[in-house]
Amino acid sequence: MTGDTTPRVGIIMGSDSDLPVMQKAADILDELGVPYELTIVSAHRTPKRLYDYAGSAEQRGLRVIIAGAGGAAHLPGMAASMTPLPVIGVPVNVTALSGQDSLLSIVQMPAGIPVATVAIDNATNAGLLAAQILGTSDDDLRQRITDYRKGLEQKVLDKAAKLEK
Ligand code: RP5
Repeated sequence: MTGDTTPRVGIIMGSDSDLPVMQKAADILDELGVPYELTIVSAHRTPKRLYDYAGSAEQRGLRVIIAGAGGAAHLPGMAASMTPLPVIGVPVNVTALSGQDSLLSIVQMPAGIPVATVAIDNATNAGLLAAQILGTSDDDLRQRITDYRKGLEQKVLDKAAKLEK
């Protein structure tokens, strides 16, 4: 897949108010060199747009969808119902319920239509998981993920070295 600029990950969110959280998925995909597209699709306010987006995703070349929403977060599950592509759900903390409402809305899918759900507001992990899925058939990407993890390890070791007495 090296050199291929076709978006393989579709990042969608229910509202522009989700962007500060969802941008973190885009950032990690940028870091790993994974082409993606990003837009707003609301399950409740633009249901036809959701139908069109999810229904055409596979044919347009996407291989994973990351969907983030807050509150009554139906976007990931509804997207998953309309495509055979894996969908990763990001619960977004936007209401008085601190994201618990969104988490439960996304994670409690009925058997048959899974959504891989990450922690509240953890769009970084959604991006990483999408990259790992793509990495199963892309050796170069898998190496970049391994290097990223080595970087995480090194940061901890550096902090420990500074802290130790
Ligand atoms: C959800 O409602 C969106 O995903 C967002 O998290 C939440 C609030 O949306 P806005 O009222 O800020 O547009 O559908």
